[in-house]
Amino acid sequence: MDALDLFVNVEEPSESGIYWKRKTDSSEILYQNEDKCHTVKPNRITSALSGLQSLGWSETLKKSSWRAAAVVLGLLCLLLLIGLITLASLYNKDSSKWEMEMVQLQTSYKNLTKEKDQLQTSYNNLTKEKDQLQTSYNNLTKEQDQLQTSYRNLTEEQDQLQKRFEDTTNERNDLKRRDALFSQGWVSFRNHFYYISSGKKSWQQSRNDCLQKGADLVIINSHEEQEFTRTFKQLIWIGLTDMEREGKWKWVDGTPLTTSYWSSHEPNGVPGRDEDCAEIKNYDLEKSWNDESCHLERFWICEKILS
Ligand code: MAN
Ligand code: CA
Repeated sequence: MDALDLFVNVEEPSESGIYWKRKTDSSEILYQNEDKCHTVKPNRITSALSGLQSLGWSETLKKSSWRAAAVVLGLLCLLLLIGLITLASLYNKDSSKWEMEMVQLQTSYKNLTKEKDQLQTSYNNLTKEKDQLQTSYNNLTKEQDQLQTSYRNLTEEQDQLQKRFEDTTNERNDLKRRDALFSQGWVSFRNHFYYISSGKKSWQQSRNDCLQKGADLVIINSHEEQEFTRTFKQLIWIGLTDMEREGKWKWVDGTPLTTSYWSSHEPNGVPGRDEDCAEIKNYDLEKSWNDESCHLERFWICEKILS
């Protein structure tokens, strides 16, 4: 009888004891429940029982030890199987988890790659824009420098023009004043203007007239001026007096007399005549001056210096 054969326990009551039905085909083969059946697994206990009855004590012990060992081995196999199943399930669980993580990581990687590409594009665009701005800035700086230079040049030109305008204006005003002076009877000599009176007055009245004209009596401090005063061939008051302190001759602007053109024996200060004012008297000579009484009436010369 094969141990893997399928047995159907019919356990039908029978007068001759329990018997087994083997299901192999449609025909039934019956076996008697005899001592041979103890090797069949489902029938072990029955066999063991019958064995104890039929074998000796040591033989019985040996057999039960083997059975116990087999049971333990079976249990160990079972435990091993359970362990393997657990490991497999754990492995499956871990591997599916790992796969999921892998998928997630791949997705993340793809997304990150996409983002990286976008950022790279943005970066490239920004770099391009930056370069354009840099170029613009450089051009503007260049233009600014040119404008600055132009501005400086224009400012310089403006200053020059301003100065020229002022000079021209001053010149024009001077010319106007000269024209006015000439029309009023003044003559010019080296930027100095002289007014020669047409009438006669005392020294003080003569001086007052000059002051009224924005001038003063003539001060002679050059050879040319001395010559000029002689050309009129008249007795003429000049701006020289010692009325403040006898013998100390001063010009009307307060400066002391240095270069003089006194006639010989002058100034003599004729006693009783109070000769405190100077005049052109001996006009035919270079040394033409005389000290004279101030109340006498003479022609006079005013002098004005245009600045
Ligand atoms: C007159 C006056 C004097 C002068 C003498 C010179 O008397 O003019 O001031 O000194 O002449 O002779
Ligand atoms: Ca005199």
